[in-house]
Amino acid sequence: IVRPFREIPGLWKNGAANLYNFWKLDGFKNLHRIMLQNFNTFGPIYREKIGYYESVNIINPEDAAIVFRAEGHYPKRLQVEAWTAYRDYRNRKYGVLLKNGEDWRSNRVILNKEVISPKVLENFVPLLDEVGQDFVARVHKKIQRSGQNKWTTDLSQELFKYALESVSSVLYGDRLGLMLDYIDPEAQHFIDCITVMFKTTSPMLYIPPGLLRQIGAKVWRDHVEAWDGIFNQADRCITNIYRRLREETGAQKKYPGVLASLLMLDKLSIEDIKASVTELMAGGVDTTSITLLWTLYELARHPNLQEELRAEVATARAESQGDMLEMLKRIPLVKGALKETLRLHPVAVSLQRYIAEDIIIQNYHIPAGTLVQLGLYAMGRDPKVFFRPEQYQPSRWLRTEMHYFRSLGFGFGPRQCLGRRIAEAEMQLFLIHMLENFRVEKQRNVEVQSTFELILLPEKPIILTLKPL
Ligand code: HEM
Ligand code: 2DC
Repeated sequence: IVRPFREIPGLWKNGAANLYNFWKLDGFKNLHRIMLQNFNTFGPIYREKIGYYESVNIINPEDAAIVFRAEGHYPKRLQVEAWTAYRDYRNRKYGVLLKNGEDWRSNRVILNKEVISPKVLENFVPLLDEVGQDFVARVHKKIQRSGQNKWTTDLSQELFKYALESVSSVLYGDRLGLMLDYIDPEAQHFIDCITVMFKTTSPMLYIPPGLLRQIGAKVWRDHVEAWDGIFNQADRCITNIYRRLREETGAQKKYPGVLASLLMLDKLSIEDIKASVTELMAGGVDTTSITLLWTLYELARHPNLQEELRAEVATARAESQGDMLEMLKRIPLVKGALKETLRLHPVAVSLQRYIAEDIIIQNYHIPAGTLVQLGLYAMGRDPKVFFRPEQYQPSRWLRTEMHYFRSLGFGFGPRQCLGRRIAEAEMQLFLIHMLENFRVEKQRNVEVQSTFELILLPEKPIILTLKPL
């Protein structure tokens, strides 16, 4: 017999009191650990209300399957109200990230063809490969200059630049020049704005941004300033391409980039294109760079595994004879490493859907319209879902039965990450070039945990040493 919704365990009766406790636990930074602890206390399903934000939380792949089957024609995730509030405040259009319903679907279908369909990969790979090569050349130079035949550093700023250069090259078909010694201060400002934007978002998940705006709170003001910086920089890039496109006559042979393709296709309004391209540019920096940083950290901790990956890359290189698209088909262990990184260090602490129909999970009835969250971080560390979850083991992903609603780092279904193909190609090419050129090492006995700043980030700098092979 199915049990009613109100019997789901958890703390959901007093949102204000829960918010107070959450704040006392420094919950803004510890969301992922608090979720893990809640699953330990309440079991595989619990209900929760923090402030005005109410949800049902699940952890099992089988339950995730039920939720995604009930996501309906217009899948909707948790609205990040700080982000919509900014756009409303400044009178800017929502892009695909923030749209919902038919408006979302019609935009997403067109964007899919230019951004995530398998056929665009052949356009992206040469551009991304070049950025990867430039990154390696830059590291070689740093090593030379050090005079010690190695380079010990916190790579995060370098990786932010790599990620922005990569996503820009694909969006605009052109280089920003961020792998050079002197970079455009506006590009650096863009990178800093994204960090601030994420950081200032997390408190506003629980305290309505409208309220914070009325009382003139610093977190809201900083948030607005950060988005202003992001939109201004994206506007500059977009205007450049738009102008160039109108000046150019005759057919270009070279792939012109996502933005120019969308403009020439003429199926979305310019305002819609601008909104989504800005989101793609902003979404493409911290996500891939942090995932790459965690991957290098894990490879530094597992030198034997690092050699195994290097051997796979060497074989793939020999067999594909310079054809990078071919090469990307021959590196299953490198791909497994990226999946393993996202399992232990996911960018998104959870996936969420407002379910479109009633469902039954763990024998509880859940009515249509409920916000259901899959605890991605908690699932990745659950021994009932992953054998020896504490071990970083890329080879576990070589078994296909492993994939049943377990590889969800980019989300699922029609609402999954739009940047997924770009992110995957960019990260795979990065690892290929790094493994071919350097050995990665780290100081012994340094464990780094995650901290929540809307996305999960390393709680302290990760210091790595790169040595030429
Ligand atoms: C959405 C993860 C990189 C742009 C998402 C979602 C996740 C995610 C979990 C929500 C999916 C869902 O609800 O099912 C990641 C990870 C990345 C990454 C782990 C890299 C390691 C990127 C990049 C871009 C990007 C490089 C841009 C080029 C977006 C956009 C959405 C999204 C626009 C919203 C899509 C929509 O609502 O239709 N991402 N992402 N992401 N991501 Fe990413
Ligand atoms: C954060 O409880 C925790 O990919 C909240 O590239 C629920 C939640 C909702 C939406 C998630 C967000 C979390 C984490 C960051 C995500 C976001 C959807 C898209 C965004 C996962 C899990 C991200 C990083 C995008 C951001 C693009 C933006 C900067 C233009």
